[in-house]
Amino acid sequence: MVHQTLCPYCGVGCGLEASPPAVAGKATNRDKDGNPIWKIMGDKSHPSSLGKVCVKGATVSESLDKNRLKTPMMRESLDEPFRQVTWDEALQRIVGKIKTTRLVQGPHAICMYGSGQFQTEDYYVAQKLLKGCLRTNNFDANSRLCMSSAVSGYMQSLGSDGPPCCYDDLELTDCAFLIGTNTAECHPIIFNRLRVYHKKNKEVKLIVVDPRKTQTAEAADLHLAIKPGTDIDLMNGIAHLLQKWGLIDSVFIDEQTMGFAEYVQVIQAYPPELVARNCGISVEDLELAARWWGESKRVLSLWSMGLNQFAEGTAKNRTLINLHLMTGNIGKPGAGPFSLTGQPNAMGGREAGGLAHILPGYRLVKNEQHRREVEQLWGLSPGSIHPQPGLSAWEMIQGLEQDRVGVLWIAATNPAVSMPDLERTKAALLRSPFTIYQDAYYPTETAQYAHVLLPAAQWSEKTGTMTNSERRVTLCPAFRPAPGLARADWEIFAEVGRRLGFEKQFDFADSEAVRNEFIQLTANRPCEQRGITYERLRNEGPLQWPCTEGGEPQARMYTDLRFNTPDGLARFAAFHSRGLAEPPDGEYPFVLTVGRLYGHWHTLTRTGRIDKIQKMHPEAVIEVHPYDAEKLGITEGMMVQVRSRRGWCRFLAKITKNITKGTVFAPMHWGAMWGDRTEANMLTHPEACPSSGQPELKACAVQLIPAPPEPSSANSEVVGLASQSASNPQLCH
Ligand SMILES: Nc1nc2c(c(=O)[nH]1)N[C@H]1C(S)=C(S)[C@@H](COP(=O)(O)OP(=O)(O)OC[C@H]3O[C@@H](n4cnc5c(=O)[nH]c(N)nc54)[C@H](O)[C@@H]3O)O[C@H]1N2
Ligand SMILES: Nc1nc2c(c(=O)[nH]1)N[C@H]1C(S)=C(S)[C@@H](COP(=O)(O)OP(=O)(O)OC[C@H]3O[C@@H](n4cnc5c(=O)[nH]c(N)nc54)[C@H](O)[C@@H]3O)O[C@H]1N2
Ligand code: SF4
Ligand SMILES: [Mo]
Repeated sequence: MVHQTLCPYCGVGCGLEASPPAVAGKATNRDKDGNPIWKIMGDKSHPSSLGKVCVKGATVSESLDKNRLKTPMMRESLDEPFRQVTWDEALQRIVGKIKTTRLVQGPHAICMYGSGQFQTEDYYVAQKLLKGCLRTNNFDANSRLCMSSAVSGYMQSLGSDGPPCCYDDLELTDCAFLIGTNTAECHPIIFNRLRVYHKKNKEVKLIVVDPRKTQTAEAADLHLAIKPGTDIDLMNGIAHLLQKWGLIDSVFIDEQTMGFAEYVQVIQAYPPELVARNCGISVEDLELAARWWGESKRVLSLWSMGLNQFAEGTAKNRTLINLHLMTGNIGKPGAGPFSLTGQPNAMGGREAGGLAHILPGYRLVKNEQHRREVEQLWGLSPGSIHPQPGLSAWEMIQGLEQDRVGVLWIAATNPAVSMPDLERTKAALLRSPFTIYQDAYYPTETAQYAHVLLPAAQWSEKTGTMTNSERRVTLCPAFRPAPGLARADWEIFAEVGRRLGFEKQFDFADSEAVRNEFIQLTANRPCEQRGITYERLRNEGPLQWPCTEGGEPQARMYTDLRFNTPDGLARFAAFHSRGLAEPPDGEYPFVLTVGRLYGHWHTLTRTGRIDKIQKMHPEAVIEVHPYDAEKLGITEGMMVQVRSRRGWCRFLAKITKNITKGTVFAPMHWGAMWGDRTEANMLTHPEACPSSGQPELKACAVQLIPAPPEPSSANSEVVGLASQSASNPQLCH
């Protein structure tokens, strides 16, 4: 039997068809360890991907059986080995710890750090447990490191979160403006669709703004290789020219927006010569970009981490939305600001309230009416939900540093690799009095900091829903058994809730019951999805929200040009450029930018275990411009030590003109388990956007030293822990 589901990797959300490994009369396909491999194909009937898949989706089944965490494990302190325990023992310990922590330190000493790799049902039950029953808003997710600047940008400019466009817009636009996104490698199926259309339609313009000449930039008609952190200069410079040339939509501005006059004041300060100099591009290229934007009837912008992961992340998002507002490029086919979601279900997380400042149904913690609505549906007394946002991801690290955290529960994310300033992150994790880590794999870098390990069922082993970048919800059914004693994340949260005395609140028969309850909280909200039930998803396939009960799914938001602000008007934002939080200087003269490679996924828990992908990207390499390399005496393939104010790493050098002078690029993927000092986040800093709390993971100041001698300051503490968990192989079968 063929099972239709969604790819569990990126936010493109491609439909997959999985068929069982054993086919009568044929030899079963097996991985190196002898595990049978499910066959994965693109699902032609999935409207988001039409049968296409990239190498990650195509090979995902090869990672499902390797190094799985199969039983709960526990230890009293981090220097002890783990021992296998029963679920009952593990849950008793967790519930006991939660109860005493609540009594002794109060509810805000309990934190959960979750993930855009949860299904919506996992997210929803976690919100109910933390924000409703435990009365703390200390639930945050790795989306804080990923999409939170887009969330706050949409909220502040358009009145609510939600990418307003759909993938069909890729084939309806006159001008695609890709900024801070390596779509070709990170959202490949979206990129392929755009590229095919662009190739066929010579008049369609493709602009790419990225300090690196990525595969995305190679396909562009115009590549603006700006200096890192100068996006606001560039976009204000484009706005300056559009205003000067009169290429603006005055009717739209007058009738549908507020704040234009202040914005015009700001953009006056961005004349082309100054902007070109600040960005490191030519005036001609700047003018060409502005001309193409201004003269196109339908402009579609796409972006991801090159805008979001900055201390001015929200300002960058809003500055981009400004360009859409001033030219009326929103609410119509082929046009609009379209953030590309990173993870498979970061969108579902936003809908279910999966960040410390939001509640299910695109509600805000700070809004009293919103809190009352949620409390009522959850059967809790008014006032149960705390009126202040909880701790964001980095604030949890600070909470650990200040001994304000009593219980830290981490699920479906690997912060010992993906958080900024890893030396500090790891030191904080070591201080945690009690860490629960719920993951599908073992070992991982974060497992070394846990007191309790809970085995999670992952994609293909649990049924739930996920929403992709174009707001399309797909039902992902379980079609393989979970290994050992692994359980779905939501079931674990619900069981803890029941054991804490909330039997009624967590009395879900199955994940369908969870979704049925969650969608009630989307009633008349921007992310309305009462019409997106399991039943309809089974019968009709993937559906986009907003979709009322029995109603038709809507492909686009804001087609009536009424925004989700109280007065229906969109808001211009007037931001000056502030540049990088840590600019290069004499001592640390290079900007390091950290990002992704086509084949690998994040911290390698899956793709690091797939031979084909390992062969594509065998090791961590740093990209250096030939001019800089020559000055420093760095040659191709040489080991380079990279130092920042916070730590050091080493990478093999790749000399390439694809990167702007003065900037170097390293991948985020190789954590301590996969390389020798190749953790790029040893170098990054936690300075974050004041509005979104998203850290500036895309840029920090570094120095490069060719082939240095081995320094003696290796982090022996952590190395000790690592070797210990690796020496317990029987526990990971
Ligand atoms: N292959 C692969 N695909 C993935 C993932 C993965 O791990 N691997 N992860 C998924 C996730 S969660 C996410 S969030 C997305 C991320 O998708 P992307 O954001 O496309 O990926 P990144 O490589 O992090 O960064 C994008 C680009 O930002 C550029 N950049 C750096 N600084 C600046 C700047 O100041 N201005 C501008 N304009 N650009 C800048 C970098 O050079 C880089 O090419 O990918 C998703 N897809
Ligand atoms: N410098 C720098 N740092 C970055 C970034 C960057 O661009 N630059 N990008 C940031 C971004 S955008 C992101 S999204 C993060 C990603 O960083 P992480 O979230 O740390 O990365 P993953 O490797 O995806 O971790 C997911 C974990 O969940 C587990 N897992 C998978 N499915 C399930 C499940 O169903 N249940 C449970 N319980 N576990 C499961 C996997 O085994 C894995 O250990 O990194 C951030 N860090
Ligand atoms: S583009 Fe993204 S969703 Fe599609 S197959 Fe590749 S990783 Fe999966
Ligand atoms: Mo992400």
